Order: sequence, then C-alpha cells, then structure tokens
Amino acid sequence: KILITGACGQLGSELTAELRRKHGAENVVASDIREPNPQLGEGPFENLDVMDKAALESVIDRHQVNVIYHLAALLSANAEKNLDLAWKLNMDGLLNVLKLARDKNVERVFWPSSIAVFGPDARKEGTPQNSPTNPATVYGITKVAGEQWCSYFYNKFGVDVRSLRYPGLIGYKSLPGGGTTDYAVDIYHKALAGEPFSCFLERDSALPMMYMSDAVKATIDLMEAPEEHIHVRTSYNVAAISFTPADIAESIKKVLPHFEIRYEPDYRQQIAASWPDSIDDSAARSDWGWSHRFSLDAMTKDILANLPSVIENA
Ligand code: VAH
Repeated sequence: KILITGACGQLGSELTAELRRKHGAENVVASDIREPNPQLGEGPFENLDVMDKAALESVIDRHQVNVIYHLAALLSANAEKNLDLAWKLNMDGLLNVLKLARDKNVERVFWPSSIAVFGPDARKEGTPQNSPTNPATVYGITKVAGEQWCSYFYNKFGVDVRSLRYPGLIGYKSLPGGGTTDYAVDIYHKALAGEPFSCFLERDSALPMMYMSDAVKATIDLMEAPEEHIHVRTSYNVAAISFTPADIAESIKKVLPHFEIRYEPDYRQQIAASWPDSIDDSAARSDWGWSHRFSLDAMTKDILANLPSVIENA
C-alpha cells in the first residue's frame, strides 16, 4: 500500500488524487494531522501526526505500507515565524519516516526538497544542481539537512529515498499552505472574483515556478524510474517556468483585461530575494527524462478555464 503524509496539503491532495487514479483508491492511504478534505475523495484515511513515531509505525503495520510519500512539513513563510515547530516537524517527521522505512523494508520513499536550499551566494540564473546550498531561511535549513539525511539513509542503509527540489507550485484544485510562492495561486482567485490583487512580493521578484500537473508528473516519473537511473541522492533540481508578479499579471490580463494588481511587499519579499530566479535541471532531464509541459500562458489559460467550477463546487 502507498502512504501519503500531509495528504490534505497543496501538493498532497493532488498527488493523492493522481495516485488513487493510477493504483486504485483502496491502495493509497491518505494521512494528515488535519481532517480529510472532501477533495480527497474515496479511500482509506488516517489522522496522523508524523512526529509521533509509534503512531506512524502503527499505520505502516496496519496497512502493510511499502511506499511512502512524506509531504507533511511547515513551508517557508510559516517556518520563518515558528522556528521550533519547523525544525521539529520537518526533521523529526523525516527521521521517523526514514528510520521506519529502514526497519520495515519499505521499498521506496519520496521526500520533497525545495529551491529554498539555495541562498544569496548561489548563482541567480540557471542555478546548477551542484551549487553550494547556504540557505537564508529556517525552511531552507530544514531542507538542506533533510537532503543530507536522505543521502545518508540511502548510502548507509540502502533506503531507496528519492527527492525533488520543487520550485513554487501552482494549481487550481488545492490551496497553498504558508509558502512564499502562494501569491501565484491566490492571484487567480482574485482575478476571477474581479477584485484587485495585493501582491506580497515586489513586481520584479522573479522565482522558479511549476504548474501542479507538471509537479505531479515529475514526482511519479522519478518514483517509477529504475533505481540505476537515479544518480542524485540528495535532491534533484527540477524547473519549468520562471516569472515575476508582473509577468503573471500580464498573462492574466490576456484573458481578463480588467484585472488589476498592486504591490505591497512584506517579510516574504526577503525570503524570495534570497532564492534563485531560475534553476538548471539538466541532471533530472538526462538521468530520468524529466521535461515540463506548461508555459506561463498555457498554465494561466488552464487555471482560468477550470478554477470557476472548483469554486462553484467548493
Ligand atoms: C514555499 N511553496 O513557498 C514552497 C516552495 C520554492 C517554494 O518551497 O515554501
């Protein structure tokens, strides 16, 4: 059985839906510290705090879990405001998963890293796979440490744990949860509501981004790749598009000409400024055939076409 932690989150809820489509709902156990959201649909659900190792072990035993997607974590903006919980949840949670994967012979583990592992000293354009990782944020520190733990458990214990350094993820089926790139999801909701959008980043603050369906595809492609194709055991850079708030506003205006944006940067601007503008992902493309599908305009069209019915049914 597949176990997903953080299944009610922005990525978790879309990954749960896709894995249930692929493998059958009864074979995918969704878990979260929150109550299941209706969007998860049918299938087994466990209320689970990943910091409770015994509770996690019980879920693994009861469902004969052999693959784990461990997504439960605090994202960058929330982590910056709650260092203690960020370290405990992001690190103890991951270590509980890796130790139990080792002891229970779990076949494969996925863990999300982030472009947040890069700091101000990394190249801003086309940041390379092997760039130094000196993050300027609490969240970035937990991701750098997490990558090293994944590499250690693979090399020392043979745990087949795989990871992607996600850029900002944007989708219409789920809401983001406390990240610095959340503006790029909220902007579409405001545009459709005909309301002006207040952006918490500066107009020219470029960030690496990816449409959610590309992110789900990258995750499953990585997890289905033969073990001998995986040469990076910290975490793979993956990229798709890179844009500024002004760029996404222009993309929206091509569909909704009256859309208005204003810029009111807050503490999240400092987080974004420490991250790269774009990422080099040639290692992922050559090792396991990664390639993105959606451009900014294609993503905007797809979201504005599909988001209204999601809002209606909410
Ligand atoms: C965040 N959405 O903002 C996440 C992601 C690159 C950004 O790590 O924290």
